[in-house]
Amino acid sequence: MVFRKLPGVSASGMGLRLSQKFVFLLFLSGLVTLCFGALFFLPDSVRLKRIFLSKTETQPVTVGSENDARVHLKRPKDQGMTSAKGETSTKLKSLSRKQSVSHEATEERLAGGRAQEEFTLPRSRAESASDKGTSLDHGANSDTVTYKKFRRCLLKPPLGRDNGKPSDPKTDERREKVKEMMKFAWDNYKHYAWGKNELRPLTRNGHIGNMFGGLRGASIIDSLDTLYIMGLKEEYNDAKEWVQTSLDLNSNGEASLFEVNIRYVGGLLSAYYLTGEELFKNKAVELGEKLLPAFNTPTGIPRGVINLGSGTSWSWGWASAGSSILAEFGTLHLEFVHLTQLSGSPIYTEKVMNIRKLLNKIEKPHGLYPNFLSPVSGNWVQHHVSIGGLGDSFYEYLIKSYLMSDKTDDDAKKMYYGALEAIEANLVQKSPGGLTYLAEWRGGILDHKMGHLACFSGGMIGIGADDGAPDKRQHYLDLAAEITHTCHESYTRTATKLGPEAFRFDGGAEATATRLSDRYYILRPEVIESYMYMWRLTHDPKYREWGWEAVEALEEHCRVESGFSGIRDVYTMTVSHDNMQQSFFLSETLKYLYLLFSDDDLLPLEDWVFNTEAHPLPVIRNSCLQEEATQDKTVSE
Ligand code: DMJ
Repeated sequence: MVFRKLPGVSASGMGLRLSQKFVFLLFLSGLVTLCFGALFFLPDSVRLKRIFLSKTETQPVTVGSENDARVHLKRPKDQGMTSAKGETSTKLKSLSRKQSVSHEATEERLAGGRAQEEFTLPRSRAESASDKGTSLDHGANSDTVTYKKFRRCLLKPPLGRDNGKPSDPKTDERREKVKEMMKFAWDNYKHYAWGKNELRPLTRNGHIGNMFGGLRGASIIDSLDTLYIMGLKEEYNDAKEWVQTSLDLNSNGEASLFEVNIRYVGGLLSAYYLTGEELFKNKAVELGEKLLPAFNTPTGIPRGVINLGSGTSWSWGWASAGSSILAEFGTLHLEFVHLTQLSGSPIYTEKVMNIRKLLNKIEKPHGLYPNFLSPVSGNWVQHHVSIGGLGDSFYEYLIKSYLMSDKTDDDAKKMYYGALEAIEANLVQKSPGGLTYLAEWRGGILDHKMGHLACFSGGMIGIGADDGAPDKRQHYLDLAAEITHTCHESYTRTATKLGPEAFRFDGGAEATATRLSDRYYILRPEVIESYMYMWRLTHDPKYREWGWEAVEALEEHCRVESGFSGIRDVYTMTVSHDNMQQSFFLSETLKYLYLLFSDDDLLPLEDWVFNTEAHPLPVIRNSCLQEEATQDKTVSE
């Protein structure tokens, strides 16, 4: 390279200046990198990250738009229990859920359930014996999983004998109350925000936000299955009609791959599996296809943001060194496997299996999975581990992948129990007051904080208990109960009886928020989600009581004239509302409450797994499906 000599500067002098400049620039960039990196190692840096995340906000910063950015930032949890372990030890109630698929048309499988008749939908094997070639199978080849085949491979009718109606009048009354809440939330959304993503219940208008790449109607897609299982027929039909006439997938904005997958793809898939409406399947597959370019990276680990029109993808501005987020790229498996099932195209499964392969291969500090991974090098970017925000649903999807595969996906099983062991060894803590909680881990240093988001883990550990090593099963169920108890404690220690966004176990705190910024509640589901699973697993009546406490608190503090709203401080009775009815309130919080007060035969856990947005997806029974396919072939020959 030739350097032009500057007047009055000797070649060696110029070289010196240049090298000084170079060293100075090197120093400066080192300093910036250090400061930026340090930001993410600070004990409570999620708020700072939000500053970067909000960079793409096109709307004025309001509480609602902050919440957008927070939605998937599940944070770690901490919990404990006040009672002695013996008191809380939970008995395994009938955890042995695996049953072989009988091809006999059992009474149970024939029982349609009222909603099914009303909506003229699902059909048992016997019902469908004479209807080969109906529109449900239209266009599918024999390798494609069609609706009829899938229905015949369920063990039980999805809606139970009587839509899960409980025989106990008090429980039934509670369930009706939850249904009324759903109708109220829906009616107000419909009235003031139809077609927008969420309702702003105080200003009575709609919110679009910037998470869905220009897609609209998040509350509609998120509500389809809830309306359906609640038997809100008219409302479900309105929602379906909107999907038919107005859901435009040709948008051209920047979307969160994770959010679009869990809400839109998940919501559409569930709607299809529950109703058999081809419309939902087609939309799900069409949208799934638009997500594929996000995987075009050197490692195949997808980037977090994608332009749905151009297919260009990039990492979140706040994510360390262009990394992808564990809870985002690790929360695609369930939906993508179903996309392959329904489309007949292996590409979706290949994409998620590739993610798993890389995660299996890479070295894990103490067996833990850090939250940030480079999609370019395939290496961890930081050693920050959390079962709450940034990590959470990755673990959830491991155990659910195993369950959804009819317990055949041994890799998922191995990874889940391996991760759980590492979590127990490194993150599970007991507070001085006896509460069990999950701390966060930053390069070996514990942050004694648990996020509301992390409270899903009670349910997760509960549903995985039965498939753990025989000597660990009761232990896992106890751990699930302890975590759920701690999360309940975080609710009982507030004025409103709703839980804060994050609570701590240091400086004398026991499951309480110590920072003003952690005191809000945005209608999140995780604590109620764990009540629902623990109820199904143990039938301990306390879970229904805790769920009812939450209903009363929601009614008292979050219900406003035109919908439900989050609140800014759970520790004060003079509540300030955040003016946002999150779509996950309709898809998750109210659905889990409804299931909590229903009989177990409404969406039985033997047949269904819920995605992280509470959209039920059926267990895939490959041997049964193949057998059904062969039978179909024989009949048509
Ligand atoms: C939901 O969108 C999902 O549960 C997601 O996994 C995390 N955050 C919200 C609810 O809090």
